Amino acid sequence: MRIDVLSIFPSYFDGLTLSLLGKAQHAGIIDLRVHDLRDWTSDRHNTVDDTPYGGGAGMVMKPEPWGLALDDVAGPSDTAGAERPTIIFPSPAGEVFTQKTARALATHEHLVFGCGRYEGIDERVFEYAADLGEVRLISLGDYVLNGGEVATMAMIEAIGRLIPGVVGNPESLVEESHEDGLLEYPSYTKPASWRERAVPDILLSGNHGAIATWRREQQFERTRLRRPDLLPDDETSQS
Ligand code: 6GU
Repeated sequence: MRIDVLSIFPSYFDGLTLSLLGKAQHAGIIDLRVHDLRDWTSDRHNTVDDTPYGGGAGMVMKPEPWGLALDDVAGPSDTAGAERPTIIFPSPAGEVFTQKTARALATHEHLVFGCGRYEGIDERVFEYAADLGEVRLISLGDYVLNGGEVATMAMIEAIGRLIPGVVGNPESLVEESHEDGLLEYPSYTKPASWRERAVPDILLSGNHGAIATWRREQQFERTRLRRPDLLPDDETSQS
């Protein structure tokens, strides 16, 4: 998978060279290209923002650098023969990102992330980008970050680990929170007793069927307590 990131703070993404995603880049599974949006400015101050038409607080990102940058990283000449890229603009005004979103995006060949700052990007940039690829505005949740960078990193990590070969043991992807719509069961390791706290007996029993049943119950119990919104209505109402 090729991933292009457009940002005025490219060094945010240095962290993506660490750990599993770093290895995936060395292995050629993920081709991550982080770009400085200011490379597509031509004035002396590398200006990327201006005051909003109609007035109001804050600044808006100018369309010109975005247009040139998108032409270069998402335009037809740069993606010849390949499928059109999916162009993602992280935004608190977008659709909410979930594990389902991550699974779908992990099958794409080419993702482009456009990280906005300030009060946002000139609206015409989204319209223009739709000529180059499939445009999605995506939010991490109902709170506000200072820009798209941290959201983009979270999405790249969630998507990247679902690409075959990125996570060494694919089985570890299966029994995780959200993969089956429930929160994950609690985990324990040695010692069997720690500071007077015992590991649940069932996990020491060697009875694999009983352990699987207990873990499933724990998943439902935790989901009911912490995230009842994830359960179908009939399963929240009982007990
Ligand atoms: Cl994707 N961007 C910003 N700026 N804030 C957010 C967000 C995204 N998701 C949640 N809050």
